[in-house]
Amino acid sequence: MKTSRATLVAGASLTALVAAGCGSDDSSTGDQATVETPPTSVETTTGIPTPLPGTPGVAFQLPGEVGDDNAFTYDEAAVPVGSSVTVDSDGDDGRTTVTLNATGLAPGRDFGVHAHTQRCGPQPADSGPHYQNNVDPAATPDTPSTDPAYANPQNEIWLDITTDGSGNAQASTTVDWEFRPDEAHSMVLHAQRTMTGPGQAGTAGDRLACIDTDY
Ligand SMILES: [Cu+2]
Repeated sequence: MKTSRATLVAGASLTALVAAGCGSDDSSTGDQATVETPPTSVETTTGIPTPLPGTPGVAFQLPGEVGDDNAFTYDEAAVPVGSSVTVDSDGDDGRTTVTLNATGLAPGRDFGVHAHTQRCGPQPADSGPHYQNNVDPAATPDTPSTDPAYANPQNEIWLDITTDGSGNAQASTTVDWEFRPDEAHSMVLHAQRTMTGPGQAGTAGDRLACIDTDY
């Protein structure tokens, strides 16, 4: 059993970081509180990985935890500060069950959710394509697999959710294979439910957040 967990804690502080990085010295005309936030406020991000200024991702991490398991939100309305996503994976005897528990997301909306191959980064694309058990031979880095023969919930990990009125949701999937070591590194939340038709299978709109996982 491997558990990966991440909690969004750093959104407001990143705003301060980005403002500080803009180099604005004119505090007299600023009508946005973030512009006037003194650089010393970045100390509130202690322990949080620091994204590059100006990048859209907001890092989040389990409070107090030191390590490589990070996460980013690219849409703070859908995946807000304080939300939590927990991923549990249990592989045994050629089968794997992956469970997702989310709290504090935007209420009453759909998210497509998949296991991706690369680790999360400040940019939504950093997490790379989906992990596939049987890898689509037609897929390339520029054209990820959208062939339903490969991009389907038996050959990939799909954990689409619809949040309740409080922004909470759970999902679970079981597949007839185990992860190859060191090839699946993240779970990505997308803006729509996952599509299944030819040419669009596996796609689910914009990437809203990413959680580092290891299986
Ligand atoms: Cu995905």
